[in-house]
Amino acid sequence: MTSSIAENELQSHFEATISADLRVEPRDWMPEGYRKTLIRQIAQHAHSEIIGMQPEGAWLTRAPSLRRKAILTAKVQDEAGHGLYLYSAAETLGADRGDLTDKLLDGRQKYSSIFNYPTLTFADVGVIGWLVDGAAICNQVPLCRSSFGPYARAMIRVCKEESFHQRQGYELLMTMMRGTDAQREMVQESVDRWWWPALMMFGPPDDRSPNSEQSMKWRIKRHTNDELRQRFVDMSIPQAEALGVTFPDPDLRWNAERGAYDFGEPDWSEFMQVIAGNGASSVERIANRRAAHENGAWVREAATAFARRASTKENAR
Ligand code: BYC
Repeated sequence: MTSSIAENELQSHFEATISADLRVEPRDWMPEGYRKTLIRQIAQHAHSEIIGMQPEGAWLTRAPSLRRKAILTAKVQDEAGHGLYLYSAAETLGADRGDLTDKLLDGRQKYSSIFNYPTLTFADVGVIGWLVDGAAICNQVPLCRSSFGPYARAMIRVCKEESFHQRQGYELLMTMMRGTDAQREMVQESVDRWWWPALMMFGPPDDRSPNSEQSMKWRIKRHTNDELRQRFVDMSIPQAEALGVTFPDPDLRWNAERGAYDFGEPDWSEFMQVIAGNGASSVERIANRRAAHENGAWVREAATAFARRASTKENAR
């Protein structure tokens, strides 16, 4: 009886915190569903950053100049940093990093659909910066106001860095568009391959998004998947015009009544296939991640042995 009264009080305090737009912090009481949803989303986000190092990382040894190589190296390192902040945010909820990695490797947790497509040309590096980081910013800026403190704070730094990534991608593409016909064709061909997968990054349409409603109530998410997708389309079209490329969508047109662009339907059956682990590069991505994890075992062992020794010494004092 007493414990259920206490639980009700905690629940009311949690709800009041959410409705007052205040932050929930790791030591605060929270419903189990809220904790689980956050671990699921943050872990998926962390895995995406780490797996997301691979498609662009594949071009590090083939960048066309030292300058492009230095920029790309910095960007890929930033993604590793984002993954680390996010795993740390998940740990504040009681998750264990090793366990999250196991869940990624055996398919119990997902990572973003976008990283299951191959990077076939150097133009893909520019298009990923422009469209993929662009979509990520659109999705993540509202997450800076997410109700869970550590996630919201991690997002502030992540968004600043993603914004630099987007500009470097756009600048790379601008340079290529000022180059030869072959370079311009390479950019257009890359845009044609990445446009639809970029739209799918925002997740399934609202009427097929099982988590959105509750996540919006908890203010983990601030906008629905379709709202953010629309925002991204509206933002990208003038950028494409300035660049001199087109998007592969015959239904794309300005709708004056809505004050927004109409656009076609992404191929949701392809999306479902990709998130089920059947994307063009899915097997390669997980195999590389598994190999990196196994090759790093000695580092983890050495670090934990050192921590154990340090704490034994501390206790002996
Ligand atoms: N890919 O009910 P829904 C980056 C899953 S990294 C895969 O709408 P939710 C970058 C979803 O998880 C960008 N799976 O879910 C890095 C759920 O399955 P589970 C990563 C997806 O959570 C390197 C099911 O579909 N960004 O920027 O309400 C280089 C139903 O979906 C996807 C983030 O992670 C997808 N695209 O909304 C460059 C942002 N979409 O978990 C750039 C944070 C949906 O129930 N995450 N699913 O098995 C979010 O904002 C939300 O989790 C989502 C999905 C909008 C993605």
